[in-house]
Amino acid sequence: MKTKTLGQFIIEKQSDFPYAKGELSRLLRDIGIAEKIVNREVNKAGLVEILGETGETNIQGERVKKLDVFANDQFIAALKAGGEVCAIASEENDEIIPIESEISKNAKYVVAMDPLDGSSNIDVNVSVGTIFSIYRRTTLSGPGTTEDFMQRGTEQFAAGYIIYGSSCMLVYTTGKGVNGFTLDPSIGEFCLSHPVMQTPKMGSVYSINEGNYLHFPEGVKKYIKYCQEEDKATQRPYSSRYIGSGVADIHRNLIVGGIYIYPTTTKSPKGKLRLLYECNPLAFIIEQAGGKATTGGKRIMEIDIKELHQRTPLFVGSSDMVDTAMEFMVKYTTEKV
Ligand code: AHM
Ligand code: MG
Repeated sequence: MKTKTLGQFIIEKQSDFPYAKGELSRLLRDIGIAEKIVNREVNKAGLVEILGETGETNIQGERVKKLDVFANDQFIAALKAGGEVCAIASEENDEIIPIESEISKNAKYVVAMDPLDGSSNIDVNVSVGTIFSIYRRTTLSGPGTTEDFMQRGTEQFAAGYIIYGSSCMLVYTTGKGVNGFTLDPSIGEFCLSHPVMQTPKMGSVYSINEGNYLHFPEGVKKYIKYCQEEDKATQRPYSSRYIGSGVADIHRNLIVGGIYIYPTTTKSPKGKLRLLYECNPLAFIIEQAGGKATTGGKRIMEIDIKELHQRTPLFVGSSDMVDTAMEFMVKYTTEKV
């Protein structure tokens, strides 16, 4: 089989953007560099001093792990050095990071990212990920501002995720389908392994943290019971699979078909996941693969964004399954999200 590297693939696809001058290619290259470094450290976790907590708490009130900080630093450094972005927003930083340097003075893009998704799995050798979203800046010049990030998900220019799993994979879209690349460690290159990814319309996996069951909206409780019922025609009961790393759960469901739900709970009435750097990029990818992503009521990518770390409930996956879950929400849940 002939190998196609990420670099070769990007050059080939350059003609999809006749007005682009290679900035996106360089931006993806920069992300790829950070990704390889993070993957190298993840692979050594347990051998080097990278596990455990820093002792600090982030803006989300979560305890920060050393690998969260390491990944954040690597992605910021690679994006700054590449010169294609004028600002970065990260789960790990309360405010945006404006970039002011000679090489980025003509930068057209901003990047929002969750540098290490699935933090609770870092210390236990379970897959974690990175999520990123690329927008064109809306301000005209100088370092980027928060305003550049206040765009709906529909305005994303590109989005992707990386899984540090049994192999390291990069999956991304520029709005013309979804392609997946696997890191070949022997040559240090991402190679096209999953061209034109499409998610099945219907699946048989549901992914949700059922430990929160008592706190779920009534529509979600009823949908879970529906997933568990016996019904030959619809091949129920479905299987329950929940890793707790959103990227890994959503990646598995993308491939085999399924639904991932992180709803509102009485403890987190706005949901847990963040719109800008988790839900919007994942929604863009899943929609491009033929699936759906909603709040349980409306399309994720059409939600107005008012703050960087805004939260939202998320129902994402195979379109028929998301539709059914939403019907349960309409029927049994009065609160509107
Ligand atoms: P994180 O970015 O701090 O890791 O939080 C996001 C993660 C998702 O990856 C995952 O699906 C979810 O939070 C797990 O949350 P919970 O432990 O509440 O089930
Ligand atoms: Mg996350």
